[in-house]
Amino acid sequence: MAASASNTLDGLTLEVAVIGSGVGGLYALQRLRDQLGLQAEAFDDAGGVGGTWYWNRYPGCRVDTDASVYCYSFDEDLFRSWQWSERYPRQPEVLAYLNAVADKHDLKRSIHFNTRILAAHWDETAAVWRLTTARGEAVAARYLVEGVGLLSSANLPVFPGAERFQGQIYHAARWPEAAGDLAGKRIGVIGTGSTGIQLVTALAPTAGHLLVFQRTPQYVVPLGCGPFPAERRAQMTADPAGYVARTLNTAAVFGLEESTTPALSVSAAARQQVYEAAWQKGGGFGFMLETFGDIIISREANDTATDFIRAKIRQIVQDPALAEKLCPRDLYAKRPLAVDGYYDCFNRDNVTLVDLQAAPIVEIDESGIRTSHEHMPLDVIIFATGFDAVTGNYLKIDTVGRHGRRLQQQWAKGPDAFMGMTIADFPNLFMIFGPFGPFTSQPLVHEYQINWMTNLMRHARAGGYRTIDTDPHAQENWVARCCRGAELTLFPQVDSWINGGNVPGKPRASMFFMEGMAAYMQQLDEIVREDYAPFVLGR
Ligand code: NA7
Repeated sequence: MAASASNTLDGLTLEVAVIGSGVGGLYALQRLRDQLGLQAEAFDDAGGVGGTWYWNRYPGCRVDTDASVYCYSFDEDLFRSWQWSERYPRQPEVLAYLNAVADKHDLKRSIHFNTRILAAHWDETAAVWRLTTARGEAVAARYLVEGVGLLSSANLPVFPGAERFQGQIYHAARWPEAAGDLAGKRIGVIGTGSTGIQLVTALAPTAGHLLVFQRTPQYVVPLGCGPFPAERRAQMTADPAGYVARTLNTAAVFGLEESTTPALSVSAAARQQVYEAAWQKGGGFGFMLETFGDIIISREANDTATDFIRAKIRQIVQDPALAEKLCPRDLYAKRPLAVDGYYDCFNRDNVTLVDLQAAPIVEIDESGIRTSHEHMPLDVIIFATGFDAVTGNYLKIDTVGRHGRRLQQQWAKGPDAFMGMTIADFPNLFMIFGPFGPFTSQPLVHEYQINWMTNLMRHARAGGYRTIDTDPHAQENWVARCCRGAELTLFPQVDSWINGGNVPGKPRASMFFMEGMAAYMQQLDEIVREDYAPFVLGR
């Protein structure tokens, strides 16, 4: 660890400060320190590397993206040689991988753990960011790179009386080691998104009784867990650069054969076959992306997918009334969910669905949860209630740019940003996977963004420029393009973290570039060809 004693950081002056040591922050640090030779150090309020994989240690946690694209490519030897045990590795394996990367590149010596950055204020005269840690230390840096996490700021709904509960109570994204083995206990899981469904399938076999508190039913398809496929490893090792380039040159960067066939261009019987094959194969995101090309843009196409999944739910769940409660009625237009055996859990005697649409939670008391219908005694309550996504962690840092502009005010009605990486009037500040970046899987796209933003820094430094700011008109046009693109999809029509609709009081806004990674990279190439015209460089 770079520093742990109090006040050792006070007065530290860096060329680059990186916030976060998750997937994005670790590579940013390696790139800036080792490839660009800058004096770069990172700060993380966690006690170790890993970001989301450090904090999310709940039972059943695993990555539901193919491991071949959920990894780094910058270290080709590691890309070739890392032996993933499973196609969708569990959290301990992902965390072990990130630690191995950090150790191999000796990154931990440049990371200040247990160090939260509370404020970042731009000093126009000195052209540096002035950071304040939670211990009150002052750090200065010419550039600020924020890898604070897209899905990292926990959403913790307030239920009256929660502080009185005498049992164990956790948010899945802050899972403590002390939680211990929950076998035999009466457990309540609130929330049925990606996290909730992983918890349910992991806990159902051993729980004394598992109560699943469901507010909105969602479409869950099989993931198809199993050993890491040998043919996939062969593709990765034969031509790593080609594999990564092909993966990046898709819309969503999941390592899938994305379909371009419209759902209604084939007969009903052929469609059924395609969906059935995808269901049998598992593969999660593939059900949305590999079956037909218009599921997320055409309501009619979407209906064909949702009819199929509802039929599966009715087939699997033996109690017809329960099956109806588990059947979603809205569009299949949230982040797709995938886990093996979810609906089978509801055939177990020790699993009960609590339908919060019929009877909402009224309070938590000393011994359990009370809905408007009944009181349910519990030993453990788990919040799987999601995140203040995309903007949440940026807004936790008191960030003040040029002309005294405060990010919290600037984003009060929804974010604005350029290419998911910069914000006008916040010079020399770079976000990894910030608002209005591509709607894709993350690690390879992190690398791509980090390479691009650091090339821009190198370009500015080579020209003797101290500051890089974003042209507000370029930003406005980009945000408008992203909003137009989002409106062509079905995502804005359903409340979810994709549009801020999951957190009460959060402005509902488009926050992604939905035209795909290939189009995003073309746009970034165009900016380089224009000699970085959308940026204002200053001496
Ligand atoms: P999600 O996908 O946002 O799901 C959160 C769940 O929690 C969802 O079922 C919500 O129901 C439920 N929720 C939220 N607030 C409440 C309250 N107040 N009462 C009852 N239920 C509530 O979060 P996840 O952690 O599962 O996944 C987020 C991402 O992290 C995931 O996409 C991965 O990329 C990693 P709702 O649907 O809002 O009615």
